[in-house]
Amino acid sequence: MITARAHTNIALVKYWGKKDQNLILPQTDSLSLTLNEFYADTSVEFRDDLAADHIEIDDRVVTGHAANKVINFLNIIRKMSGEKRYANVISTNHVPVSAGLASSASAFAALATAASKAAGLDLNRRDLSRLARQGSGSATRSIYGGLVEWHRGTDDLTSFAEPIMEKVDFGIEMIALLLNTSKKKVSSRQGMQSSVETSPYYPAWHKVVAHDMLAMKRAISNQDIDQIGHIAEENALRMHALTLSADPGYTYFNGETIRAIQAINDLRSQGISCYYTMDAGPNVKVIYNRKNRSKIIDYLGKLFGQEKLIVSKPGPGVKIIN
Ligand code: 2P0
Repeated sequence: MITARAHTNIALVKYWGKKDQNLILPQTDSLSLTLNEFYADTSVEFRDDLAADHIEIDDRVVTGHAANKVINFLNIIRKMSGEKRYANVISTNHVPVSAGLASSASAFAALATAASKAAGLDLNRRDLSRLARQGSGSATRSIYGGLVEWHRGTDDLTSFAEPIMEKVDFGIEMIALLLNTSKKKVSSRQGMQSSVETSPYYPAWHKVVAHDMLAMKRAISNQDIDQIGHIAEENALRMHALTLSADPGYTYFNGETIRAIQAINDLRSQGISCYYTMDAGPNVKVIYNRKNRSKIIDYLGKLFGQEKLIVSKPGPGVKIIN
């Protein structure tokens, strides 16, 4: 039995749209920060005594659509390795509170690493990144720690992630503000496809990302947290404009999301610099310099409750832990 640990990541330049839905080739590059406080541990063993793949996540047996995603992914690994047996897969999500903030990024990065090793493959990190990509796009980046770039590439061989800065110690941190942890109505897979096919703004998104990737890499090399936060915030708003402008339009925001955006704007107008980003759900992540942490926690804690705030530092790449 092989166990791997992978951390989730939050995109600072977002991935929102596929060019190839089967291979999961994205329309654009993207860039993320891997987080230390959110991770998945996944154990895999191929066994003679199984008549089907058995999948357990957080002590529950998984069936239906979620199971099929894992089984299809195991089929890719069986094809690559020649392994014929079914697998026992046991995965546990670790988040600081039981918030249901499970992520497909950490899930498929951990599964790719554990299952490929259990099937006798010895993949390097680039190949692990390509493999994880076929489970879920954002998992491509969770193979690496710190600040990570996913090159969109043109085919299976050229679409993989690479680290920009694996050990990030210039003071950047994130607070996850957990506003709602129930299951989303529009999956990111459906949502991004609808944006690609129906948003009149989609062609502009290509330009936005090309610009933001360059600007973000410059800001990272200058270790300029204000620039990083500012670019990430604009990029997030423009990604969310692709949801509002789709047909039918949709949004991942709720009223609390807007309230959080306003609170972060208020903090900024008080001279406390911090920035927000949102993904395919209502929760808000705050980007800031750790020297401002206590002021941000005090302010947001009063408005939303201290228990809703989780501080996270930059985290490491995937590891085999057992
Ligand atoms: C990202 N998100 O770059 C973007 C920003 C959410 C918003 O990647 O269909 O679960 O499995 O490739 O990776 C969420 O979508 O989608 C995501 P699939 P995924 O992090």
